[in-house]
Amino acid sequence: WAQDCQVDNIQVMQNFNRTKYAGTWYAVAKKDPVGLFLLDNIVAQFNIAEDGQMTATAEGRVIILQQWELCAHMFATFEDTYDPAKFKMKYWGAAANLQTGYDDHWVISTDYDNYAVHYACREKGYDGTCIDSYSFVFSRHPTGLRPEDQYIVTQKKQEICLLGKYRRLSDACLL
Ligand code: ODT
Repeated sequence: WAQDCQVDNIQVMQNFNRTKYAGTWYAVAKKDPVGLFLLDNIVAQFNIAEDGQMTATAEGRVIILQQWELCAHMFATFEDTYDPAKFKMKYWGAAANLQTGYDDHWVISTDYDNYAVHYACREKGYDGTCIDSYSFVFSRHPTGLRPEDQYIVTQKKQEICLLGKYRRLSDACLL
């Protein structure tokens, strides 16, 4: 099958429509980066401003200072690039101890109403493959992915060379 693990050759969502993407997404699976931050209970909310700028907020369970467990409130702004499905994400937390960063944020595939597959490569190796990536599988439904969306999601995980590397995540942060 077609598998090309060169980051530059990864196919992203065609004709990505950020307005249709806006709203709430529940993270149902995650492939962690080096230095894992968000553990589970992750819910993201994407917003599109009147000028078209995309922003997001997210909540998720984190452990800070080695032992404190809390629901982190995170914020992000997205910079557009030449590809409508590829963004640069600047993010920070509501509290000073939370992680800040500047990551790629690629929408690999979505039907807007049920599922989305996200991808970020933090570091490319000399051979052009990713040596530190993370990825979320999102659902519009807090109960998880619909069975009919599993096939495409599995296919997309495979296309981004991360099949078998995800953890399943549980419900929303209620702390
Ligand atoms: O958990 C990790 O180690 C990597 C993820 C850290 C970035 C989380 C920043 C969230 C900022 C608010 C944004 C919301 C939208 C998120 C959508 C996808 C995941 C970045």
